[in-house]
Amino acid sequence: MPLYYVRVEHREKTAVKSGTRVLRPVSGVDTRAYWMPFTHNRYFKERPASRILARAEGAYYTTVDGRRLFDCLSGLWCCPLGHGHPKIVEAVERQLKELDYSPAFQMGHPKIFSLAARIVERAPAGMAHVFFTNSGSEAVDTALKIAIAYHRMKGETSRTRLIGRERAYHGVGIGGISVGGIAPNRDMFAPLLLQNVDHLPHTLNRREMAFSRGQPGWGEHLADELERLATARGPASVAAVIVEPMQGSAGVIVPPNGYLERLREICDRHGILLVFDEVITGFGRLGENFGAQRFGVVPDMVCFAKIVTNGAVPMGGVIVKPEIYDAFMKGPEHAVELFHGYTYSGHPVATAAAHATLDVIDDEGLLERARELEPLLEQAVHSLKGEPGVADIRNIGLAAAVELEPLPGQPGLRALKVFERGIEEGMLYRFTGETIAMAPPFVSTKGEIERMVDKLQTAIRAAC
Ligand code: PXG
Repeated sequence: MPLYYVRVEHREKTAVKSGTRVLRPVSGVDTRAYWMPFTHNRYFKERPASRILARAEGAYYTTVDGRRLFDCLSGLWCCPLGHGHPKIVEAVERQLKELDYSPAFQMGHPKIFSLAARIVERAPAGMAHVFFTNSGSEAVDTALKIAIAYHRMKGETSRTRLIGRERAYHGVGIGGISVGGIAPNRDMFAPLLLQNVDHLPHTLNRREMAFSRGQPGWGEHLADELERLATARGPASVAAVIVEPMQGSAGVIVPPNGYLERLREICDRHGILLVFDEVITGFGRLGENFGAQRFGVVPDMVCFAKIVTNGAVPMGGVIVKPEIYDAFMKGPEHAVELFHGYTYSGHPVATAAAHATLDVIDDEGLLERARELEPLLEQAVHSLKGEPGVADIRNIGLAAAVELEPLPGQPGLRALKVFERGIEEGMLYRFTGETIAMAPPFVSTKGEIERMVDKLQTAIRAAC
């Protein structure tokens, strides 16, 4: 039975209003009009009480029915500085009064120029320019467009192919789902997918690497599939390869030792651009500014979003090497060089939130903090090996995932049960498929990390 049809248990009462049946859920919120993203709408709307969040402060949410939940995934990976940080709140308030909006095209405002410079300072060595978007999906589609256009600007019009990877999540734009590798995100939209795309194999292999701590020692050779694809397609036909240095959405799939390095070598050999989608890993999740620095591999472009504003205001972007930017700076000076951008690219309020976020990361030493907490999270989460139904545990930086064996004939139900029990235990875990993911705030205490894992043990035991 699909999850959607699980029977209604908590519906309180229905009432008649203007001839329509009105659901009066326990939360007192009328949920009907909102079509929720990536959500089992019908299941949710029958039992929304503890899943509607009213407030947040620091590392905790409060639900409309008064539960306090530890924010185990930092929102959706995006709020590691804690919610309502006074410096971010103050910066946003001030910005709204000073300059609420400034046209993104043919105009600028001072803080976006200085933000670009600050991001470049933190970026992998040799990267020099930032193009701003409003989300990770837009950052990915922007990077793919830049890749194709870059080769055209250089006269290499044959480079039209893109290579993504199985299990990759690159957002929900047409480009992002085309290079992405999560089947349900693609299947429904098959006619829209780009045609010139290949996928590398994902790097997860339970037999070889289950319960690895940090980077697995097996799997470097999987990068050679890029060589094979490039040769088969003709190396001069490939524009770019895009990978998440650590696959987040698919459940913290950590790159094998040497794998990213080998991708870099192959790209260099064939003139292929290497794009790192660092929407999750950018700005500290792996204890460095970017995964590129953590893994010691410099890509040609980096996509970012999420942590750049601590999730307070949407913002994303693409950081590029100077060769890429310079390739576009041709033709008459009065002409637009790249026909791409968004009304809200570099929005002043997002910009102010980003400056404040970078200030807080520096002032509070949060990269160091993430590094300090990493061994503790690793130790704690791997203690769950041997718990009922635990098939694999993976971790790197301040991110970890516990993969569960599906309940027989009921895919996804076990993780949902763990998630629901987690709420009863005061924990907001993230579940997708058979995986529970955790990426706690950098401002978490050691006690909070330990409790998060203790309560997960309770929830896993309850869900078998
Ligand atoms: N690239 C990567 C690597 C991502 O993880 C996106 C692009 C898209 O970003 P936007 O801002 O357009 O959503 C993402 C988003 C999860 C989860 O639970 C992950 C994301 C979003 C929501 C939930 O793993 N990643």
